[in-house]
Parts: sequence; C-alpha cells; structure tokens
Amino acid sequence: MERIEVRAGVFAGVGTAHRLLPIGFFAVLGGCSGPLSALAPAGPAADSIVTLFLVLLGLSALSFIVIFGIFILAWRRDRSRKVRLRLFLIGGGLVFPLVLLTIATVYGVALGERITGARTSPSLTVEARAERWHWQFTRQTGRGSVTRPNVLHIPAGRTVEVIVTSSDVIHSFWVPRLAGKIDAIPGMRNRILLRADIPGRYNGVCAEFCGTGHTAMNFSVVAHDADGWAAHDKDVLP
Ligand SMILES: [Cu+2]
Repeated sequence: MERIEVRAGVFAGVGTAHRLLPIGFFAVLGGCSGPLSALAPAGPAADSIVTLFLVLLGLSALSFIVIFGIFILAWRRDRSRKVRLRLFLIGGGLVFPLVLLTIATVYGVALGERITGARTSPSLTVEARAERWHWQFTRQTGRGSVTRPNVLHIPAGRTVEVIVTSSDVIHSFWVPRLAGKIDAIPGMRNRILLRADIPGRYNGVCAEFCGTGHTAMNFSVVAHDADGWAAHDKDVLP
C-alpha cells in the first residue's frame, strides 16, 4: 500500500513538471536576446560562431536521441531474442561516435578559418589596451595617433583588426554580437577581427575575471555608416 502511494506521488510530480516545462523552456529562451547575446549576430565571425553552436547542438541532440532510443529499446525488448553484440559494440561504440566526431571536427576546423579571419586583410587596425578597469582604444593615422577610453569607433561593413593587449593582468576582449573572445595578456599582442554589417552600438565586456572592478569593465563598439565614419574622422583626427 505504502509503495503505491510513493509511486503515485512520483507520477504526480512528473505531471506537474510536465506542465511547467513550456514555461521553463520560454524562460530559458528569454535569456537568448539582449545587447550581449551571442545568438543575435551582427557580423560574419559571430554569425559563424552561432552556426557552429547550432550544428554542434544538433549533433549532440542526434546522439542523445539515438542513445536514449537504444536505452528504451533495451528496456522494452523481447528478452527471448538474442542481442546483436557486434552491432552495439562496433556500430554504437565505434562507428557512430567516430562519424559524429569526424563531421564536428572537419566542420569546426573549416569554420574556424572564417571565424579567425586568417586569410582576411583588414581595412583598419586599432589597439585595444586593457587596464584595471577600463579599455583604451588607439588608432594610428598618417597624422599621429588617437586614443579614446571605452568606446571603439569602427566603419560598418569593413573588417577591422584589433590588436589586444594589457598593461597589468589578464583580461579578455569580447563583443558577443560581433566576434568571439580573445585574451588581453601583458607583453603579448593578440589579434582579433571585427566586422559589423549593420551600423549601430554594440556592447563589449571584459570576459576574464581581473579583480574587484571586473564587472564594470564594459565598453562599446560604435559602427558608423559611410557618412558617420567620415564625420567621425573629421572630428577626431589630429
Ligand atoms: Cu575583467
């Protein structure tokens, strides 16, 4: 009698969880938007990162479905029938993961080329220097250099090379809607390419804990259209 009550309690719990599932699903999805969402790309590198994420998520889901399917089959199988061990061990344990991992690796390496922009020549180079707890952006021009704190101005639709470094500890440069992260390391000059296809303001953060002011170490990237960029140039160039 006691066991029946316990089981009924478990099933009631599952029923409630089942009803709450859509609410939880949409609540989680709600976190996918916003100014720091890597799932709302505005440039080719961020776009490739989202594609890679979705492909890897799809392959993981496929793997989960196959393994869970086998689990259910094993649970419900006709016990008088013999299990084909070779199919499970070689097919499921070797061939299936090998095929999935080969697809993921080849696709990831090919897309990595696009994400890092290894063969792209930038139209502009700027330096991003991290210092607890702000960023300094310096652009060299034919007439000298211009340094501005916490706002990086770039032309929209053009590839910009950002040389990232640090004056003190390790920080990380991240503009989620435009590209991946890159560490700012003292004494090193790391390179990342940014391109914003749509003019606008994009939020950036320090993505490596660097001390008590870390959470406030934010910056912006302002991508100007052609007229805006010409006006900005006129404004800041010496
Ligand atoms: Cu930080």
